[in-house]
Amino acid sequence: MLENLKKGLFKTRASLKNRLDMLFGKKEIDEEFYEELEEILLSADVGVETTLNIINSLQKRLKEEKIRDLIMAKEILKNLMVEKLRGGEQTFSFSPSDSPLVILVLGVNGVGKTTTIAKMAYHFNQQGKKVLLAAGDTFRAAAIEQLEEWTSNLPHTGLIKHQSGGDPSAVIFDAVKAAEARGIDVLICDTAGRLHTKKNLVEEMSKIYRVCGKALEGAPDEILLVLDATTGQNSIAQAKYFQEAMPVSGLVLTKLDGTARGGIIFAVKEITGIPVKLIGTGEKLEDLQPFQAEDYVEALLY
Ligand SMILES: Nc1nc2c(ncn2[C@@H]2O[C@H](COP(=O)(O)OP(=O)(O)O)[C@@H](O)[C@H]2O)c(=O)[nH]1
Ligand SMILES: [Mg+2]
Repeated sequence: MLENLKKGLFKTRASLKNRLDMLFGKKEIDEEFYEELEEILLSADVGVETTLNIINSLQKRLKEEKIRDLIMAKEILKNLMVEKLRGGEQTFSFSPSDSPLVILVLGVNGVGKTTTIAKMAYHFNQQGKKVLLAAGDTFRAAAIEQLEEWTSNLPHTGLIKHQSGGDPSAVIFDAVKAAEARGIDVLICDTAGRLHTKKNLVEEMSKIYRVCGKALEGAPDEILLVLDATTGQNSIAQAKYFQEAMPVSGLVLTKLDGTARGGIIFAVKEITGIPVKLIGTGEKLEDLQPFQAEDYVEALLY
């Protein structure tokens, strides 16, 4: 797992880890040390607030405990970074007990929603779970076809679709009803994230959320917002839009393999307060992992 994660995060590791290795290979912890650490964390997109926070805590700890040893200092840095990612963080389970488990997947176009859905279906199938997908991105014909293609390659995965141009919440409603009737373990709903106007987006998403609860009490169980790690600080603004429409329960950070700025996860978590649940590190079905704060930081620093 950890080795896979290190491979997936190779770009961030290549800059962050190498620079930190050099920094912690220094002789002493002085003013310059902290300045350099600040610069390194900022360059990985950890964000100003979170970076300053981490550095202040580190400074305080080292001073209080009179620590001068750099190996110990790095371990403390690691723990501080792990703490930042904790809080409401639960590991996403591919063996759910709730049935049907209803997952809504949100995010603006191109962030990797449909790919993530296929990956999730694959992982649930691996656990012997029956999966149904809902083609809720009805705005582009290609979006439905894309989901159809993934479905045909997955053994225990079905698809509910309407014609393109239809009402997305009607698809979701039918899919929830079908999931119940067919004894499906997990229903995963795709949506369209058209950022045409914020008001429309929020309205459309709110409607999907309401309809889902109408079709089945307590649904959705999980609302995952997909964010593209390569878009950096932009993703934080996106999160705020979607949070207005419904109570997002978790984040999926995708394309971490494509960026040296994997520190964005700290900024996103700190500012939105939403726990990161899954991370995507490639285009293949296997390239999705439940998020674990400890492993993530370990993969960045060691
Ligand atoms: N490198 C990489 N590419 C990804 C990842 N997730 C998605 N993609 C690619 O991002 C593009 C958009 O993905 P798609 O699932 O269609 O996005 P959607 O519009 O949100 O549904 C596709 O070319 C995917 O192959 C990832 O974790 N890593
Ligand atoms: Mg899509």
